Amino acid sequence: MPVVDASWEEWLSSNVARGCSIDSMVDAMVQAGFATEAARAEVHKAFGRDPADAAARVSAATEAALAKSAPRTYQYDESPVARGNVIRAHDRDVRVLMRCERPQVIVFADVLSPDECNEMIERSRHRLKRSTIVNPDTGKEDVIRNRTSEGIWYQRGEDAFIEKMDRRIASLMNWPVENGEGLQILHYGTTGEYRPHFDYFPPDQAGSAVHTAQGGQRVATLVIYLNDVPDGGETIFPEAGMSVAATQGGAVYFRYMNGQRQLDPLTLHGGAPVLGGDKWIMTKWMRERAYG
Ligand code: PD2
Ligand code: ZN
Repeated sequence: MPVVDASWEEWLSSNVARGCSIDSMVDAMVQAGFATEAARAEVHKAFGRDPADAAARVSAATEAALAKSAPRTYQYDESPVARGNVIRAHDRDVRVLMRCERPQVIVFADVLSPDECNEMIERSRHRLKRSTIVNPDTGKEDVIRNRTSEGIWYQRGEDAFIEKMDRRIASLMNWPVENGEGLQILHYGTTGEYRPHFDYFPPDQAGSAVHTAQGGQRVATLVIYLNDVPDGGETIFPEAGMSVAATQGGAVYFRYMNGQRQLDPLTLHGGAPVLGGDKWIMTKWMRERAYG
């Protein structure tokens, strides 16, 4: 069983200060290998033994911090993606089809050639597993009904082809290749969908700390479409009233963490139900710092 060392002390006090619930913190510790009673005792100790008093102290401290801090609405600073209608991304020219400033979304064409898309699909077809999602309370990967797709992960740079993809995407997103998670391939059959969600780890949920411990928060996503979807399957941004059709080799980029580490709630997004045929995508998530 793990012990409460300095990094756990730091985790406990920062989660108390952020206003995480006792149950979500206990769940996260149990998930990390602590016995339930030991986890409960440590969390209560961190809350100063009396959760009611502690909650009052936390909310007063939070109010004070907020009063001092910068405006709470998301500040749109400049995206790292290059300007222009065509962007040289490592070894390929990528066309820009659309840019939106609030939320920060860019639609691209020709990120991958049709041959490269087909190669990614054929490599992945036999390795698919039912997709999981991060449980917000525990940080554990759960299979849930909100995401009806199958997927696989590739390690960053695991072979020459994957490395070329990683480098091209990092160059297009203008973010260090070392900060990228491994590529994920997802396959949705007809009716498959991914209900609206955020790609960042919500800071007020204790389970998020498990995921941000390495590499920090996610800052931006690139979803690349590997096939033309005959009907449905758009990537939707319900808060922005926007949708992006899935066309082979095209992609949608969205950025949700700015230089002040604020997170943009307008980047709520989902994969609309596939109404005809199937849908293959490849996703890259970028972190604040080196990952893996
Ligand atoms: O399949 C999509 O269009 C989609 C939508 C929302 C993918 C993701 N999110 C994702 O992989 O995070
Ligand atoms: Zn997503």
